[in-house]
Amino acid sequence: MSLITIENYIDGELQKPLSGNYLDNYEPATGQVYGLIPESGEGDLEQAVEAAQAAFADWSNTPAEQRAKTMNRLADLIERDQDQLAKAEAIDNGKPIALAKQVDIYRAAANLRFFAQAITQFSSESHAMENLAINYTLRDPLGVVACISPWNLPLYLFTWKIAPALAAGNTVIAKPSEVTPMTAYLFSKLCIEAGLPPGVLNVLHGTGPAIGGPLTTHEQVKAISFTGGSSTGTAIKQATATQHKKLSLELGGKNPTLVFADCDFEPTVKAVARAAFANQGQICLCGSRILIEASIYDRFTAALVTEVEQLKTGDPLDQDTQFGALVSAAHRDKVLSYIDLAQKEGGTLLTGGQTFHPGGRCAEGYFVQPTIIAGLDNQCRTNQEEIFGPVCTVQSFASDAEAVALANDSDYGLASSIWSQDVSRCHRVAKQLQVGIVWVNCWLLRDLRTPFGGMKASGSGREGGLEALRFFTEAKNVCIQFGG
Ligand code: TXE
Repeated sequence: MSLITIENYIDGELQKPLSGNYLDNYEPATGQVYGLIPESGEGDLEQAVEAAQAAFADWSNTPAEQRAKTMNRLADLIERDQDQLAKAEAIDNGKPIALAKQVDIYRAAANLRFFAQAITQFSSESHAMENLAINYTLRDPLGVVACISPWNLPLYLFTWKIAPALAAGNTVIAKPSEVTPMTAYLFSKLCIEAGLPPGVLNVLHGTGPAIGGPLTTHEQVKAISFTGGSSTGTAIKQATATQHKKLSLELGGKNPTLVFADCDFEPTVKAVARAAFANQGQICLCGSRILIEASIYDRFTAALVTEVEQLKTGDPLDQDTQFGALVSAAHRDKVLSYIDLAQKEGGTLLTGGQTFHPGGRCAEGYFVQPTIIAGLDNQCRTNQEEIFGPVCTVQSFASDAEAVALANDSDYGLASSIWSQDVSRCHRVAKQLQVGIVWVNCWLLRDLRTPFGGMKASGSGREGGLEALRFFTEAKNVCIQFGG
């Protein structure tokens, strides 16, 4: 099999890395190398910065309708190529192909369309000082910005960042995860086809240390939008502390799922299983700490185990697979080490806990069973550290107050879900949870206008809707005193 060699996208052209060096690209379902990824360095970065700077004047002065038109063209091309892109994502990441098509690729196009439209509706504030003066706010694009995205939802999160940045008139240097670079590469080709002007978007491939770090600290880069691990977020904050850049950091989570005795039982079991194990548990929003009211704990836990054991595991390229491979051998080993730790901490495996192999071409793939662990208190490492894989725990609570206390007993504060038919309780508990996102009787239901992000170690800043357009623009107040 010939290897697919990925290229950088700089100044409107696909380019080899100046170093001539490449990293191996693995297919998680087979454990085999199937492609090569540019190992970019500071020389490639300088070229990208130069191109982005040169493109900024024209792009920022292009009417918003025109920028929107180009972005909609890109969305059209994603939709045209949705089958090819979904297959590429499933091969590169290990996720089920049906999920890739319905969620990742569908939402990638939706991100571009949403921000294309949003920028044509964007307005700024004005504040009148009665008879004295009027203030109005100008919102100008920042210049060259960096968008750094992770491996779990590759094209989806890549477009979630570049779409508002481009819509607002910035030029972008994007760095997809070196673990899942393929769809960003295919997207580069679509940019050329869509007629995106050279330099407006540049895509550099490579590792965090070699290209991510230098990109974030480059003096011409005015803002960084980052999604990834909390420790990387801290490293970026520290590295840029003296540089006065705008930072938007979307980091990890250890999200509580609160199941009350009055929940709508059967649909809740299904939804809680999905919230824990979608994308093999590799979504920052996954509910990995399941808190269940004591009176239904045994019944709910038993039903959850049955539900999870029915998940159709298998080759990500099979259309009916619901649960595929983990993203890398290193990540599989990390997840297994947490399953081991959980047992050392006194946890009991209710289901899962082992690797498995669907056979055939997947015999060497990185598969770990969906795993549910009981018997651990909330303070143990298993319940405090982000595992980011198909591992969740179940705990019981006796009162609303205890449920809230357990939910908030975490360094993280990204998302949560509440399952109850008591609307007053839902409002009350939602208000008390220390998280950026609360879903009530649903999970992952997304309106792109809403603020998205977390508190505590889950990050700073918010993405989505107007928040993203505000992040990617600089506000300037103009105060005009009335004469006479
Ligand atoms: O993330 P990293 P990794 C969590 C999850 C996972 C852990 C590590 O717990 O196990 O993070 O995953 C780039 N300067 N999440 O190693 O390293 C890197 O190349 C600038 C949560 O993949 O944070 C990649 O493009 N950039 C999560 C991106 O940062 C740097 C999603 C993310 O990589 C850099 C993924 C540096 N110094 C992992 N170092 C979520 N919240 O959605 C790395 N990068």
